[in-house]
Amino acid sequence: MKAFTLFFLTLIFSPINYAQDLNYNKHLNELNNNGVTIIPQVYSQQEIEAFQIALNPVVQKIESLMKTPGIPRYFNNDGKKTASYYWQIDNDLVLQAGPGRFDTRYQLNKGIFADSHFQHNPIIEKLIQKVLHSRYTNYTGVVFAAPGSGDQYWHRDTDNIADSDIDGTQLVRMDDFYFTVLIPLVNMNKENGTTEFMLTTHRKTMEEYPLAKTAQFDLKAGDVIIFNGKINHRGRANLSQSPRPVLYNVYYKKWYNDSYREGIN
Ligand SMILES: O=C(O)CCC(=O)C(=O)O
Repeated sequence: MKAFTLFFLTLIFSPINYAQDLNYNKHLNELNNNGVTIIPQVYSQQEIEAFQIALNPVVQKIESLMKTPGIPRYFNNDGKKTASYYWQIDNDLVLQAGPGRFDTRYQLNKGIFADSHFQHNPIIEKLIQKVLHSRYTNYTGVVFAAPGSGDQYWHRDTDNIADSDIDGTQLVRMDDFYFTVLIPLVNMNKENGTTEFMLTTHRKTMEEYPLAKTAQFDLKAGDVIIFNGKINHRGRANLSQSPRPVLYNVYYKKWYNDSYREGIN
Protein backbone atom coordinates (compact mmCIF):
# COMPACT_ATOMS: atom_id res chain seq x y z
CA MET A 1 0.00 0.00 0.00
CA LYS A 2 2.80 2.37 1.00
CA ALA A 3 4.71 1.59 -2.20
CA PHE A 4 1.57 2.19 -4.24
CA THR A 5 0.95 5.57 -2.54
CA LEU A 6 4.57 6.56 -3.15
CA PHE A 7 4.33 5.55 -6.81
CA PHE A 8 1.11 7.55 -7.14
CA LEU A 9 2.60 10.64 -5.48
CA THR A 10 5.69 10.40 -7.68
CA LEU A 11 3.42 10.40 -10.72
CA ILE A 12 1.49 13.42 -9.47
CA PHE A 13 4.56 15.47 -8.62
CA SER A 14 6.89 14.37 -11.41
CA PRO A 15 8.39 17.21 -13.48
CA ILE A 16 6.61 15.90 -16.58
CA ASN A 17 3.18 16.29 -14.93
CA TYR A 18 4.19 19.61 -13.44
CA ALA A 19 5.31 20.81 -16.88
CA GLN A 20 1.94 19.80 -18.33
CA ASP A 21 -0.15 21.34 -15.57
CA LEU A 22 1.63 24.65 -15.13
CA ASN A 23 -0.42 27.72 -16.07
CA TYR A 24 1.91 28.85 -18.85
CA ASN A 25 -0.38 31.71 -19.89
CA LYS A 26 0.01 33.30 -16.46
CA HIS A 27 3.82 33.10 -16.67
CA LEU A 28 3.87 34.30 -20.29
CA ASN A 29 1.69 37.29 -19.35
CA GLU A 30 3.93 38.17 -16.41
CA LEU A 31 7.03 37.87 -18.60
CA ASN A 32 5.44 39.99 -21.29
CA ASN A 33 3.97 42.65 -18.98
CA ASN A 34 6.42 42.85 -16.07
CA GLY A 35 9.51 41.24 -17.63
CA VAL A 36 9.83 38.67 -14.81
CA THR A 37 7.98 35.64 -13.43
CA ILE A 38 8.52 33.10 -10.62
CA ILE A 39 7.90 29.35 -10.99
CA PRO A 40 7.72 27.60 -7.61
CA GLN A 41 9.45 24.31 -6.78
CA VAL A 42 10.98 23.41 -10.13
CA TYR A 43 13.82 21.59 -8.35
CA SER A 44 13.45 19.18 -5.43
CA GLN A 45 15.32 19.56 -2.15
CA GLN A 46 17.53 16.57 -3.11
CA GLU A 47 18.46 18.24 -6.40
CA ILE A 48 19.25 21.54 -4.66
CA GLU A 49 21.49 19.71 -2.15
CA ALA A 50 23.28 17.90 -4.99
CA PHE A 51 23.87 21.25 -6.78
CA GLN A 52 25.25 22.75 -3.54
CA ILE A 53 27.67 19.84 -3.09
CA ALA A 54 28.85 20.07 -6.71
CA LEU A 55 29.31 23.84 -6.41
CA ASN A 56 31.40 23.82 -3.21
CA PRO A 57 34.80 23.04 -4.80
CA VAL A 58 34.16 25.65 -7.51
CA VAL A 59 33.43 28.32 -4.89
CA GLN A 60 36.57 27.42 -2.90
CA LYS A 61 38.75 27.65 -6.00
CA ILE A 62 37.27 30.99 -7.10
CA GLU A 63 37.47 32.51 -3.62
CA SER A 64 41.20 31.78 -3.47
CA LEU A 65 41.68 33.07 -7.03
CA MET A 66 39.97 36.34 -6.06
CA LYS A 67 42.57 36.90 -3.31
CA THR A 68 45.05 37.47 -6.17
CA PRO A 69 44.99 40.85 -7.99
CA GLY A 70 42.21 41.09 -10.58
CA ILE A 71 42.42 42.72 -14.00
CA PRO A 72 40.59 46.08 -14.08
CA ARG A 73 37.55 46.26 -16.33
CA TYR A 74 35.64 49.35 -17.53
CA PHE A 75 32.35 49.12 -19.36
CA ASN A 76 29.14 51.06 -20.05
CA ASN A 77 25.77 50.42 -18.41
CA ASP A 78 23.14 52.54 -20.15
CA GLY A 79 25.86 55.06 -20.95
CA LYS A 80 27.24 55.11 -17.37
CA LYS A 81 30.91 54.13 -16.99
CA THR A 82 31.21 51.17 -14.60
CA ALA A 83 34.46 49.86 -13.11
CA SER A 84 35.06 46.29 -11.96
CA TYR A 85 37.64 43.45 -12.00
CA TYR A 86 37.94 40.09 -13.65
CA TRP A 87 40.15 36.99 -13.40
CA GLN A 88 40.95 34.20 -15.84
CA ILE A 89 40.93 30.51 -14.93
CA ASP A 90 41.62 27.86 -17.57
CA ASN A 91 39.46 29.07 -20.47
CA ASP A 92 36.86 30.75 -18.26
CA LEU A 93 36.34 34.19 -16.77
CA VAL A 94 35.47 35.15 -13.23
CA LEU A 95 33.71 38.53 -13.16
CA GLN A 96 33.42 40.65 -10.06
CA ALA A 97 29.68 41.41 -10.01
CA GLY A 98 29.72 44.15 -7.35
CA PRO A 99 31.65 44.11 -4.05
CA GLY A 100 31.99 40.58 -2.56
CA ARG A 101 30.14 38.98 -5.49
CA PHE A 102 31.34 36.90 -8.41
CA ASP A 103 29.85 35.52 -11.60
CA THR A 104 31.44 32.62 -13.48
CA ARG A 105 30.75 29.68 -15.80
CA TYR A 106 33.83 27.83 -14.50
CA GLN A 107 33.16 24.03 -14.22
CA LEU A 108 29.44 24.57 -14.75
CA ASN A 109 29.33 22.59 -17.99
CA LYS A 110 30.51 19.43 -16.20
CA GLY A 111 29.14 16.68 -13.94
CA ILE A 112 25.66 17.21 -12.58
CA PHE A 113 25.40 20.58 -14.35
CA ALA A 114 25.86 18.89 -17.73
CA ASP A 115 23.06 16.44 -16.94
CA SER A 116 20.15 16.79 -19.34
CA HIS A 117 17.57 17.10 -16.56
CA PHE A 118 19.40 20.22 -15.41
CA GLN A 119 20.29 21.57 -18.87
CA HIS A 120 16.88 20.77 -20.35
CA ASN A 121 14.50 20.91 -17.44
CA PRO A 122 11.05 20.20 -18.98
CA ILE A 123 9.24 22.85 -16.91
CA ILE A 124 11.64 25.62 -17.87
CA GLU A 125 12.19 24.55 -21.46
CA LYS A 126 8.47 24.48 -22.19
CA LEU A 127 8.22 28.15 -21.19
CA ILE A 128 11.43 29.13 -22.98
CA GLN A 129 10.24 27.42 -26.14
CA LYS A 130 7.12 29.62 -26.08
CA VAL A 131 9.17 32.84 -25.88
CA LEU A 132 12.22 32.02 -28.02
CA HIS A 133 10.50 29.62 -30.46
CA SER A 134 13.57 28.17 -32.22
CA ARG A 135 17.29 28.55 -32.93
CA TYR A 136 18.30 29.24 -29.32
CA THR A 137 20.95 27.84 -27.02
CA ASN A 138 21.82 27.98 -23.33
CA TYR A 139 24.65 27.83 -20.82
CA THR A 140 25.03 27.71 -17.04
CA GLY A 141 26.80 29.96 -14.57
CA VAL A 142 26.70 30.97 -10.93
CA VAL A 143 26.39 34.28 -9.12
CA PHE A 144 27.81 33.97 -5.64
CA ALA A 145 27.26 36.70 -3.04
CA ALA A 146 29.39 36.28 0.10
CA PRO A 147 27.99 37.37 3.49
CA GLY A 148 28.51 41.12 3.79
CA SER A 149 28.70 41.63 0.01
CA GLY A 150 27.38 44.94 -1.35
CA ASP A 151 24.75 45.92 -3.92
CA GLN A 152 25.42 45.07 -7.55
CA TYR A 153 25.16 47.82 -10.21
CA TRP A 154 21.83 48.09 -12.08
CA HIS A 155 22.12 46.47 -15.51
CA ARG A 156 20.37 44.76 -18.36
CA ASP A 157 21.78 41.31 -19.19
CA THR A 158 21.83 42.15 -22.91
CA ASP A 159 24.07 44.48 -24.83
CA ASN A 160 22.30 47.58 -26.17
CA ILE A 161 23.08 46.22 -29.67
CA ALA A 162 23.49 49.42 -31.71
CA ASP A 163 26.37 51.88 -31.12
CA SER A 164 23.91 54.78 -31.32
CA ASP A 165 21.57 53.08 -28.85
CA ILE A 166 22.92 54.10 -25.45
CA ASP A 167 19.47 54.38 -23.84
CA GLY A 168 18.04 51.11 -25.26
CA THR A 169 15.55 52.63 -27.76
CA GLN A 170 16.34 50.06 -30.46
CA LEU A 171 16.85 47.21 -27.99
CA VAL A 172 13.40 47.40 -26.43
CA ARG A 173 11.72 47.53 -29.86
CA MET A 174 13.29 44.37 -31.20
CA ASP A 175 12.01 40.82 -30.68
CA ASP A 176 12.87 39.30 -27.30
CA PHE A 177 15.98 37.19 -27.73
CA TYR A 178 17.42 36.54 -24.26
CA PHE A 179 16.00 35.10 -21.02
CA THR A 180 17.79 34.41 -17.75
CA VAL A 181 16.67 31.72 -15.30
CA LEU A 182 17.93 32.23 -11.73
CA ILE A 183 18.06 29.09 -9.57
CA PRO A 184 18.73 30.06 -5.93
CA LEU A 185 20.38 27.28 -3.90
CA VAL A 186 19.18 28.85 -0.64
CA ASN A 187 15.98 30.68 0.28
CA MET A 188 16.25 34.26 -1.08
CA ASN A 189 14.83 37.27 0.70
CA LYS A 190 15.61 40.94 1.31
CA GLU A 191 18.10 40.06 4.06
CA ASN A 192 20.38 38.03 1.76
CA GLY A 193 19.81 40.35 -1.19
CA THR A 194 17.17 38.82 -3.42
CA THR A 195 17.39 40.27 -6.94
CA GLU A 196 15.70 43.65 -7.46
CA PHE A 197 13.88 44.39 -10.74
CA MET A 198 12.65 47.60 -12.33
CA LEU A 199 9.41 46.06 -13.59
CA THR A 200 8.48 46.72 -17.25
CA THR A 201 11.91 48.13 -18.17
CA HIS A 202 12.34 45.38 -20.80
CA ARG A 203 10.00 47.68 -22.76
CA LYS A 204 11.50 50.98 -21.57
CA THR A 205 14.40 53.24 -22.49
CA MET A 206 16.79 54.45 -19.82
CA GLU A 207 14.95 57.81 -19.63
CA GLU A 208 11.75 55.94 -18.72
CA TYR A 209 13.29 54.01 -15.79
CA PRO A 210 11.94 56.48 -13.19
CA LEU A 211 8.40 55.47 -14.27
CA ALA A 212 9.02 51.84 -13.30
CA LYS A 213 8.08 50.25 -9.97
CA THR A 214 10.81 48.16 -8.33
CA ALA A 215 10.16 44.67 -6.92
CA GLN A 216 12.02 42.01 -4.96
CA PHE A 217 10.68 38.47 -4.49
CA ASP A 218 11.02 36.02 -1.61
CA LEU A 219 11.92 32.59 -2.95
CA LYS A 220 12.35 29.13 -1.50
CA ALA A 221 15.31 27.03 -2.69
CA GLY A 222 13.91 25.07 -5.65
CA ASP A 223 11.88 28.03 -7.00
CA VAL A 224 13.20 29.81 -10.10
CA ILE A 225 13.00 33.39 -11.36
CA ILE A 226 12.76 33.78 -15.13
CA PHE A 227 13.32 37.23 -16.61
CA ASN A 228 13.74 38.98 -19.93
CA GLY A 229 17.43 39.89 -20.38
CA LYS A 230 16.40 43.42 -21.40
CA ILE A 231 14.97 44.22 -17.92
CA ASN A 232 17.00 46.48 -15.63
CA HIS A 233 17.90 44.58 -12.45
CA ARG A 234 20.56 44.07 -9.78
CA GLY A 235 21.52 41.71 -6.96
CA ARG A 236 21.21 43.40 -3.57
CA ALA A 237 23.64 43.38 -0.66
CA ASN A 238 23.84 40.13 1.32
CA LEU A 239 23.31 41.32 4.91
CA SER A 240 22.96 37.77 6.28
CA GLN A 241 25.65 35.57 7.84
CA SER A 242 25.48 32.98 5.04
CA PRO A 243 26.52 32.92 1.39
CA ARG A 244 23.86 33.38 -1.28
CA PRO A 245 24.70 31.08 -4.24
CA VAL A 246 22.43 31.38 -7.28
CA LEU A 247 22.88 29.21 -10.37
CA TYR A 248 21.66 30.63 -13.64
CA ASN A 249 20.77 29.24 -17.00
CA VAL A 250 20.80 31.76 -19.81
CA TYR A 251 18.78 31.07 -22.98
CA TYR A 252 19.38 33.22 -26.04
CA LYS A 253 19.08 33.24 -29.81
CA LYS A 254 22.08 31.71 -31.54
CA TRP A 255 22.74 34.89 -33.55
CA TYR A 256 23.60 36.76 -30.30
CA ASN A 257 27.18 36.56 -29.02
CA ASP A 258 26.93 36.27 -25.24
CA SER A 259 30.66 35.60 -24.87
CA TYR A 260 31.40 39.23 -25.70
CA ARG A 261 32.01 41.31 -22.55
CA GLU A 262 32.92 44.95 -22.96
CA GLY A 263 36.19 45.79 -21.21
CA ILE A 264 37.61 42.24 -21.42
CA ASN A 265 40.31 41.30 -23.91
O1 LIG B 1 22.72 38.19 -8.08
C1 LIG B 1 21.60 38.55 -8.42
O2 LIG B 1 20.66 38.60 -7.63
C2 LIG B 1 21.35 38.99 -9.82
C3 LIG B 1 22.19 38.30 -10.80
C4 LIG B 1 22.20 39.03 -12.09
O3 LIG B 1 22.11 40.20 -12.15
C5 LIG B 1 22.31 38.32 -13.31
O4 LIG B 1 22.47 37.10 -13.30
O5 LIG B 1 22.25 38.98 -14.36
